[in-house]
Amino acid sequence: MFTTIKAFEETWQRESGLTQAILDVLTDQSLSQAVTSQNRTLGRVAWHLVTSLHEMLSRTGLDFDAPHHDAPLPDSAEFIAQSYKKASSALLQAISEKWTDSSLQEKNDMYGEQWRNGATLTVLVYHQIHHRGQMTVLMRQAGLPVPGIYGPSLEDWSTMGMEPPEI
Ligand code: NI
Repeated sequence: MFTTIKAFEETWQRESGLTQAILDVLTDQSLSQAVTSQNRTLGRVAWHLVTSLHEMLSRTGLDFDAPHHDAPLPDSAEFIAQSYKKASSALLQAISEKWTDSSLQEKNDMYGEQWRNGATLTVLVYHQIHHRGQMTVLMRQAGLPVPGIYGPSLEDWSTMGMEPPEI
């Protein structure tokens, strides 16, 4: 769990930038891509990443301007990407202004359990990483280029002037 605001700020700036890089590639047409008709579409996973910021952190009592859990699914990829940009920076600003390191030790009810706020922030980051991984698969299926995240994507090898490893 995070024990200092500074550590969270550094992690969030990096992680929200990586999520933004994924969202910025989406097209309106790609939003309907799904593994099966029973699963979330790429657009729904992307929008879930936006709305989960407020959904999770409002449970701690933190107040910031971001789309709520029940906000309707947009049909514009640009709107989703812009909404994430605003929501992730509003979240960071609220934490920087309203919380101190000791706030991270306070406990709040999270889904029926008592979590320290510093642990909630860790789950917030892991939750993004989890869904980013799902999105990159759907992006491939939709024919979109995929940015490298914690390692080069297929496109990155040629950018680096190297052959991709054999599949
Ligand atoms: Ni989720």
